Amino acid sequence: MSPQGLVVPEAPARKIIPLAVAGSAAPRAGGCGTATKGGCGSGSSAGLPQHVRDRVHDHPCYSAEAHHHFARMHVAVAPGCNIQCNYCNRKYDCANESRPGVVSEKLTPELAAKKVLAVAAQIPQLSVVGVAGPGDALANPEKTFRTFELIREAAPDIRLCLSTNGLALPDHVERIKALGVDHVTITINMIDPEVGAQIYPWIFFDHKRRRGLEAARILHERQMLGLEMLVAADVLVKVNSVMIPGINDRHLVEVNEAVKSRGAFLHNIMPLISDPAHGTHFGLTGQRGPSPAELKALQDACEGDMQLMRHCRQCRADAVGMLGEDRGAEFTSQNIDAIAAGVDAARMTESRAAYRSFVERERADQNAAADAAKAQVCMTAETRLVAVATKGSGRINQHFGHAEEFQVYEISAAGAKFVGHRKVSLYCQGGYEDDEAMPGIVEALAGCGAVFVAKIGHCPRKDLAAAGIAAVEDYAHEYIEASLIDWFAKSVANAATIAA
Ligand code: CLF
Ligand code: SF4
Repeated sequence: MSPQGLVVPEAPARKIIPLAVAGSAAPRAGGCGTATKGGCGSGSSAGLPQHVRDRVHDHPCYSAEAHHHFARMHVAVAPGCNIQCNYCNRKYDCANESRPGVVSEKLTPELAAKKVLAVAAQIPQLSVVGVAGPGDALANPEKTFRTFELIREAAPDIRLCLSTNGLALPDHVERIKALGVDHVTITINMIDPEVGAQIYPWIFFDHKRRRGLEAARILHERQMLGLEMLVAADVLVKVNSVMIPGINDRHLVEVNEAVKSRGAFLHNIMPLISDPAHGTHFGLTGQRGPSPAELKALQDACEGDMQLMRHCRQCRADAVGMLGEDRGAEFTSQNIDAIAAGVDAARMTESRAAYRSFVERERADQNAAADAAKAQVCMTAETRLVAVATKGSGRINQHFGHAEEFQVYEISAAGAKFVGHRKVSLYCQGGYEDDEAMPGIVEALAGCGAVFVAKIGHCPRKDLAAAGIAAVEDYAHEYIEASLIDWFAKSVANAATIAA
């Protein structure tokens, strides 16, 4: 795709969408309304006031539905940090490691703005640019805010996003608001300093290094104050929490209550990533992360009248692309000058607007299709967990062997709810099949009764069947939600017929 010649993708043909519905589906702001109730589930914007829906509609992190269609990028302009977390070790030049805090190169604000133009020229799905490290965005306020100013000038339609540990937040709320940064994430792992002291060995505050309970107490107070100030300023706040078994896992239910009562919009509970090779305190001391089942149980316990994010990919601080993919290596300081030089910024803005209109129609169509499929499901208390291979756009459009992760949905009479993703090793390695990858893939799909794919070979299909997982190709390139509900309705009906 040429930088100047962005192409809005055409939707492939659909099989299971009633013509009357597809033909009449008008784009709906928010893209959900009743259509997504019980649908996308976590992060769904159903039930939100219209003005809030408009603000999350194309943000891939704040809306689970949007993450099928829109991309984010991080610009690594904030190297320093004002606290130490026991799960963090900021490394550079590590292109293969995907976890927060890791970047391949740090950027100046000027280079960051150029990189945004270069990325936007190649990725029309780009809707948001965030500063998320590799240190703390607000421990480097001048670099962070200068970056936002430059991006705002260069690409005013792209949303600005910021992630912080919250220590310096109360000092910067006014500037955040003035710059039009509408989405702020605060990482809050505790509200009890006794718990905090096990996570944070020190903070640097008011010109002094502080340790232990004092450090955790100050951090907690500043986080709560910053959250309240942002909410009062009408900035949307997401809270990220790292689930650390044995330290804050149970406590996160209280954290959820505390942030919800202060007006946080979304809670993202993420698993601790812990590996001795990362050189973090928790990695070196053998602190384990939670299992997918433990994480889901905690997320379920916290899911009430507050939105829960379940589609986080714990991105690098220089991640680029759709969530779950990272195209950062395509944009280095060596080539962004060349790409950005040929960019017509006004034309790029038009291309993004055209892409948004396309997605608007596509989402309305998907929601209508899911509603129509739901009408087939008779009352049943059954639920099924299934996995989906997708490259994005809300469709089952990836070959089994090309999947590096599967999206997991829970299907019930209420609809198909996205509940997480499972990472796997590639089965197809450039033309040959890697049989050694299969046991790991089967293990990752534990609990799933079926895997929906665009295509799958005979051997992996057999291996999956032996593990009790059906490979389903019948819905190749169809919408995910509508297909899963349709399949569920048919399998429930079949089971009822057999039982009769
Ligand atoms: Fe980046 Fe974070 Fe903004 Fe998203 S990420 S600053 S809110 S644009 Fe998103 Fe990445 Fe999870 Fe963060 S998937 S780690 S939640
Ligand atoms: Fe690392 Fe972020 Fe914690 Fe700072 S706040 S130590 S950058 S994880």
